[in-house]
Amino acid sequence: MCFGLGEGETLKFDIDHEKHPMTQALIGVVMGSSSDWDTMQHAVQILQQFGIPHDARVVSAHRMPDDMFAYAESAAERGLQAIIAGAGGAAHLPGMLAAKTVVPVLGVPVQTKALSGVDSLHSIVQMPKGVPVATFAIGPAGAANAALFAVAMLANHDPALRQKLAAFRAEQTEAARAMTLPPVALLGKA
Ligand code: RP5
Repeated sequence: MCFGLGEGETLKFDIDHEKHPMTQALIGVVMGSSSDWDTMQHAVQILQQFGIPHDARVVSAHRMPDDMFAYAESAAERGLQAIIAGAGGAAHLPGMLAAKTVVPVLGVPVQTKALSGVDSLHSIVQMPKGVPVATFAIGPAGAANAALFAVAMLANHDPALRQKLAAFRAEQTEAARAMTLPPVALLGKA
């Protein structure tokens, strides 16, 4: 699967267009299997919402190790600013990508049937000292947050994007302030 900017879409933030042509992905989203897409699409949705050029594809660490290394080795020269990598189970994809590139890797533990994603979480988060993988929550929340984190990284050098991110936060504040609670159920009444 590959996603870039849609037809007619334009970048909504100020980037160096000489260095980064309009269609060049700034964030790479990879996952170990198409079965991870239910989770990882939440990262792509956020990137689309913020107008960040990205691509998304399956790169399986244990079934496509050579492709995985090629992806990581070319990441910097392709202009990727971060790689969001989701995997489940033994979940070695984020760590192995990080081993082959200095582009920041943001790891998303995919929920598994056998161990509910705790296996993925432990595998991704427990990188030995020296080769970090920033690790997010298990499942869709982690995928969305990894993308928001990537947006925040880009926003360090992009005031318009930073404003957009602040507005996104403000919306959540307003939504939380507007939350109401139901009345307490009376004891003894069904
Ligand atoms: C991992 O194995 C993938 O990231 C996926 O979460 C898990 C299962 O893959 P499939 O058997 O569904 O292809 O590599």
